[in-house]
Amino acid sequence: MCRTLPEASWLALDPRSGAATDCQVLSTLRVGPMLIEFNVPVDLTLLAKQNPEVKVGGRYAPKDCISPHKVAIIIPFRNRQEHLKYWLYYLHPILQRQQLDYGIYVINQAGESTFNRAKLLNVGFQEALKDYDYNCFVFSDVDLIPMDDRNTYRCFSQPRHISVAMDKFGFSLPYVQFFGGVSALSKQQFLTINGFPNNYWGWGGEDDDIFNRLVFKGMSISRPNAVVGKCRMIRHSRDKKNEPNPQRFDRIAHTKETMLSDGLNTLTYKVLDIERNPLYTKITVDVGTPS
Ligand code: UDH
Ligand code: NGS
Repeated sequence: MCRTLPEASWLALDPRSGAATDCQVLSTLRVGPMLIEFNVPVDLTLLAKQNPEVKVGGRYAPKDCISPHKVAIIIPFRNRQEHLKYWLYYLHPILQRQQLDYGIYVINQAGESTFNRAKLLNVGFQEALKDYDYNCFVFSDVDLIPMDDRNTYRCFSQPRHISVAMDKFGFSLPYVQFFGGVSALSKQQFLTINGFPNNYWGWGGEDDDIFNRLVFKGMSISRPNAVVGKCRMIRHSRDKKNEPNPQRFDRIAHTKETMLSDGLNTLTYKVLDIERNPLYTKITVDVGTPS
């Protein structure tokens, strides 16, 4: 599926100074519902040519207006290149239509030890801030694609849950506290909860821990409605070294105490490589092993 982008309907220049003004709150470039399919292979070289305004490392900012949304999109990753190609294919045009000032960060866990999604997201937060003064962080699984570009990948006055109507859950929330998939926190919201937990190794529970952190700090969850919030997940089998974590139920029962001593303030890792690709920055990191 390929859509022609409408031309920007106006140039937001101040008539007196000629300087660019703020982008409109709701971009007029958005198209609404979109067809999302995973049957045609994606060629990244061609995709880069189709997105000429995306700069190296996956950076973009609107030309004609100034976006207040300086968004780092953080993707936890290991061995999912085919999913990443679809993600880039669909998301770059959407994020440009949303007129965000954004950068794409793929945080690749090195080695073969158990996967740690939340720790990779913490690394993404810290590393992205070394590049630019981002004020918003969208945390997205690599296999989730929005079906409506009115679901803006930006931050709100409360933490935002973005993937609220996933196809695999019949386009609704699986449970009211669900905060998994795609979410957005402002820099301040993220700092207030001491970031995410570092010690959820393997599948499950880390998103519930993040939800608990937000609630314990007096925040509530902002969500789009279930029409705008529709999204598709690329079907796949369970990854190796990401089996369900048997400790997850015990851990989420203790978030209130552990969030003080497990998070950004205890984050340690080693960056092994930073690749600035045409459509994304890939940071390969050693996050260690479960203790
Ligand atoms: N991820 C990787 N590589 C891995 C594991 C996870 O890139 O080896 C990333 C990726 O961004 C993924 C996210 O972490 O979207 C979350 O992974 P997950 O395995 O927790 O969640 P997902 O919904 O799969 O992708 C859940 C298990 C599916 C079992 C399906 C059985 N039919
Ligand atoms: C819950 C998990 C969450 C997970 C959600 C959806 O049960 O981490 O299922 O999972 N919580 C616990 O296990 C405590 S999904 O079907 O998307 O793989 O995000």
